[in-house]
Amino acid sequence: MMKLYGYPQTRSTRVAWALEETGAEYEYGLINLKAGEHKQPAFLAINPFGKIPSLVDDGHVMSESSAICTYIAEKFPAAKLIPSDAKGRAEYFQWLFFVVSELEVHLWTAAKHDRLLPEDKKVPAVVSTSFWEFEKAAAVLSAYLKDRQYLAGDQFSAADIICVSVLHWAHHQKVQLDDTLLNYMNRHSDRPALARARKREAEAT
Ligand SMILES: N[C@@H](CCC(=O)N[C@@H](CS)C(=O)NCC(=O)O)C(=O)O
Repeated sequence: MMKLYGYPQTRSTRVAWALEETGAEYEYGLINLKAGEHKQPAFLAINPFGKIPSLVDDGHVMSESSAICTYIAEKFPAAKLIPSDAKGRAEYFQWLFFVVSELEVHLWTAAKHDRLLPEDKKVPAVVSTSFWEFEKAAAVLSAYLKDRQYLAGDQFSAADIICVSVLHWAHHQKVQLDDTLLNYMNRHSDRPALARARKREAEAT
């Protein structure tokens, strides 16, 4: 059986969400971030970078939430979490990479320079520059989604899981999102699989 290593309200929720969309059975291995378990040898043997999520499927170990969600989408085609035609897949990967490399990275950089880095590594001015970069990319995403329900083709996909998760994070950080992005985020946040994923993670603590 697949085993997901994670912790509630982190990027592992994306993977739990994708798994719940497919109806697949999986074990959940809680890695207590607050207790530093992600930097202990037992977990470093799974992901030497010491970050969650990781997924182990039949001895195959994976990290990087976008890659894992795409793997799940490929493994369970009946769930239709990735388009099957070449143009749909091109859209899927284009927007998945855009979300990760043009949106999420700026939230992460801002959080690091605001709170997470050692004091001597923080550059306070980077925080506002990162939010400025985020807003520029968010405007492009918003224009694309103005008349669309989904990032790729005409179906919900794992790219939407990653994108909605990044927008949740932005919203939580009080980043202003326009109505198009808020509606998109709220619409897909109502999916029962997300509620099940959150419950599964919460019950593991
Ligand atoms: N690019 C990775 C990022 C993984 C990541 O940074 N995970 C966070 C939790 S959301 C973590 O494990 N942080 C602990 C640390 O960096 O020490 C992914 O998408 O999976």
